[in-house]
Amino acid sequence: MSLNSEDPNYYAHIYNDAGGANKKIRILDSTLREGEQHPGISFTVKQRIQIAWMLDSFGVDQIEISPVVSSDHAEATKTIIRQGLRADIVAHVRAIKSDVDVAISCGATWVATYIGISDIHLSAKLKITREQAKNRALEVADYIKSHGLKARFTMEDASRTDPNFLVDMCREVNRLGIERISIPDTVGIMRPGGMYNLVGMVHKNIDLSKSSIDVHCHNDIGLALANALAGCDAGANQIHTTIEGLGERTGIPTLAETAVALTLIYKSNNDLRLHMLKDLSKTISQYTGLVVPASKPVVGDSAYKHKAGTHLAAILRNPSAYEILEPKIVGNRRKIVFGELAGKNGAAYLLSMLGLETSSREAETLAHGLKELRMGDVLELYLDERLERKILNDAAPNIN
Ligand code: HCA
Ligand code: CU
Repeated sequence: MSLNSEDPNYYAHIYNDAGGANKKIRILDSTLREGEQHPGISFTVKQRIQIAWMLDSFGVDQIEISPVVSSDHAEATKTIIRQGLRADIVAHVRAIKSDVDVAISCGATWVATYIGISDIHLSAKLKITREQAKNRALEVADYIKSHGLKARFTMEDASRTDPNFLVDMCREVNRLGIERISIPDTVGIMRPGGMYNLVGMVHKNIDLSKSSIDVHCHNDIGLALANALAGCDAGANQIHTTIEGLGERTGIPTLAETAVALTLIYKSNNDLRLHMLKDLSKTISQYTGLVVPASKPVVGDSAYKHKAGTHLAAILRNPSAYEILEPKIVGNRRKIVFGELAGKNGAAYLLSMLGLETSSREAETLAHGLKELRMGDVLELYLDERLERKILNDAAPNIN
């Protein structure tokens, strides 16, 4: 990837050290598994199938679904697997042989299995010893492999697990040829440097020709994506996401933010149709009734709105002054907000839009008028068409 010094983001890319090797960081989307663990969320079979198709067209590498929850989930899993999508369909099950059997009966070729291995999970949830957990895990891993399936093994609550036990477990499943090992921060307690250390430790203790590493980070303190990316800096190569970040409690990284971070600032070589992001988000809110906050990065309605006069002055000449990417790249739109903060430049643009004379004096009068109204924002206009830009280019230079 060669950086272009004409790009307004050039120095940011240099600080980000994003000019190096295009390491590909993959995406597993778990909207159909982790997403359905969010309170109030349950998709119909048809909705699951449509979400899978949309995720596949978007370009995620793996789509995770849990076939064991109900017969409806099993039916959705079977149908989705039969579609022959490009993405791997990963059936997520507990480390129990009968769960693996359900995955197999759905036609799964990829199975992800998990077991809590921190002391608190062993004592409060599973009521077994480390030794028993290890035996159970290896027996199930062996069972999956003996069926010729591709597999991921998740060390649930890895971030609160004794490093000796965690490394021991990772080495064992690695030895069995499990293709992927997931290192989750199940309770969202890590900071980025901590996730880097955790994943780095696993990375240097396994045979990388046999297994690659997934990171699954919860967002309890709002650090999920930062932590997942730090895990990738330490050697993981797949991040778990959900649309809108849905999941247990406060969920995991959003697909939209992850996809943009990977593409724009990590220069990861993914094949993603980013322009679908806003539609993916809309589809999920239609299905769930959840309202996407306007301030949500990438897909929120305000993600590309500009309001303060100083911002408008710059945006009207070159939107890159306050935008890291063209909103249409992610299926969103740019708007300018007119009101008491609009200032002379905003007012001049408004006048030109209305086909009125745009002298500096007129603009000042209107800007003053907007303030006098004392009603905050008065109106919003889209600013994403070439035509509008042209009007603007004609109008803006006179107003200084
Ligand atoms: C769960 C646990 C899990 C598993 C993650 C994974 C977690 O809710 O069942 O399989 O990679 O956060 O540890 O979501
Ligand atoms: Cu989780």
